[in-house]
Amino acid sequence: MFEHILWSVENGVARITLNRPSVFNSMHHAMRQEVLAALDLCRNEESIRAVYLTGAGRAFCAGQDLQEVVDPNGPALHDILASGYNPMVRAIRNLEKPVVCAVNGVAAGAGANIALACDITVAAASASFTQAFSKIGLIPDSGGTWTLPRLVGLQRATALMMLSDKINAEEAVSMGLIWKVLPDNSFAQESLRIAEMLAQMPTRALGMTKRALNRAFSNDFNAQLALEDDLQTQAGQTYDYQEGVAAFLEKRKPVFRGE
Ligand code: T3D
Repeated sequence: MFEHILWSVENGVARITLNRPSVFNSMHHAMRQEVLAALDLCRNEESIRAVYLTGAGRAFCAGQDLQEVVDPNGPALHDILASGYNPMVRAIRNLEKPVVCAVNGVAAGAGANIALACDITVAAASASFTQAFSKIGLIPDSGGTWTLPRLVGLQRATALMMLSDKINAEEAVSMGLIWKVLPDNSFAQESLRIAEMLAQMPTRALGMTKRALNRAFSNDFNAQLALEDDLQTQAGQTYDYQEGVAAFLEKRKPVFRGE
């Protein structure tokens, strides 16, 4: 089905594994289009209730494939963003299902900012993050100039972007860049477990939580209260809300359907 990514769906979780390990899963046109197609499947397929994004081999993703940008027949810089990274991070943010990013190794350039666009990002103890763009004369893209200051504040974002220092997973957690560090030897299982757990939860409420969070930094307080009111009204009409309350009162474990 795909050539440059691995794709599977199990237990309600769609797994997308970036799979060009010899070039640290850096992305060229075909790979970007495959990731976009996979995210489209995640949006359209109701049985998918969480997404798990990771990389094959030693790296998560080294960002743009720099061989592609020196290819005279390759795409222009603008096209790489307009038809690749921009729709990709937009699709992640707009997908009303939780996206777990499991950063198994280095995440650089667009690779770092794709990881930061996900909802819950965890990293293996040996993983690292670098903005990298300034080292090749580019500005951070893939939403990084929007996401990073919101996660870590303006001063740290500026330093991370201008200096392109490589920071380790512990530093990433302490700055608020990511959710957690997990041990290398159990990373794949423990990170996948987070996605599997989310896939059993009330999907529509999680999706609407994400919709509210997407507006959190642009709405004023009153607009956000109005949005919560509207979304809570919708959440209150779901099957999963009824099930959650009934299960609580009956002292049993709820069985959510994502409806
Ligand atoms: O047109 C545009 O560019 C617009 C879009 C921009 C979006 C971007 O993402 S721009 C930023 C692009 N990424 C980078 O600048 C990162 C480049 N890579 C690195 O700085 C380092 O490779 C890492 C810090 C990621 C890892 O360092 P290290 O020492 O652990 O590994 P390495 O030896 O440098 O890399 C391993 C292999 O992957 C190596 O191949 P080889 O020598 O074993 O055959 C290396 O060439 C390859 N590789 C790593 N990153 C890329 C890459 N090949 C192509 N493109 C890459 N980005």
